[in-house]
Amino acid sequence: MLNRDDIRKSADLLSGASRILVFCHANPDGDAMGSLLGMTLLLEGAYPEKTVLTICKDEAPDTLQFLTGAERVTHEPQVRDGDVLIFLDSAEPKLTGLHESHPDLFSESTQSINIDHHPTNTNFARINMVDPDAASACEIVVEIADVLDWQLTPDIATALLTGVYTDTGGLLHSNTSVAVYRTVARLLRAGAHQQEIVKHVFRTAELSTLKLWGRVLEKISITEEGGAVSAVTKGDFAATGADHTALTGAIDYLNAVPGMRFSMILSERDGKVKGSIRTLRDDVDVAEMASKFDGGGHKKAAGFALPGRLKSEVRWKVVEDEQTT
Ligand SMILES: [Mn+2]
Repeated sequence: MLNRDDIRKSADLLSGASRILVFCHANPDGDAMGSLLGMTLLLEGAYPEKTVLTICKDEAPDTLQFLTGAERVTHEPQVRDGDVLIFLDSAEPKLTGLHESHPDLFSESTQSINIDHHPTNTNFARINMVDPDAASACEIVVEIADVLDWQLTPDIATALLTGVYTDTGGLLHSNTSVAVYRTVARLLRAGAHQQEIVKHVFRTAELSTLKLWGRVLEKISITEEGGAVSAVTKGDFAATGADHTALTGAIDYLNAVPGMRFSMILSERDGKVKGSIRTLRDDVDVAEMASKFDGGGHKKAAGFALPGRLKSEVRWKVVEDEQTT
């Protein structure tokens, strides 16, 4: 839950704005794009006389181009006196990718509002509405909209539901709280196009991605410690045409093997071997495993990078000739 005073103060700041600039983090995911576009459209409804600019360092990925307003995202902000800035889903200035080229976005004198759910948020703005209990930034945007009586249209609800879905892995991750289900109900009632999101975000994959996943799945081996491990070489990336971003999600399939303590994918990237480790179990700490290789992360998701390349280990054993007679 947010502090109501902060919500009211934000509304006061926005009422006095000459223009409103809305930002999300670079390499936008569903929550970044959903909250960016949802907030843009909400502001246009609440302040029809004001100019609202929608800014992200990078273009929305293809899977999110179906969202209303995706085409209006610009990449180079120009801040003027009187502007009010809103930052979404960004734990710190550098995640916008604009902190070096546009330090004025984060100066003391800038009128800014920071809306986020990362516990690591550095409270870098004038008003900071950070709720680590929220599963997504979109969930917080819905709360703000309802407190301020901003109108949720079907397009807005679709954008915001996209973030709620993607940051909870389609309502499957352990952060899927009662508040998440309540937010989903609120957005569906507002007319969110749930099946559009399922189609574009969850039931879509590039052919190159599927081919890379095929290689990952084919090469799974089970270790003596109860790990499901697979590896992706430079050759696999080259042969399938997929890049490392296509690996996102593949590791969940490795963890699907019954009885596994953890899963790990090793991949070759820029002269290094990257390891991603995940577990679904409470009695396994993959951050500790990663720390043995100078890596780190969370208890359930961690990673490391070591210089070198992958070499496949083939185990041979001698077997008797088959009798052909
Ligand atoms: Mn998020």
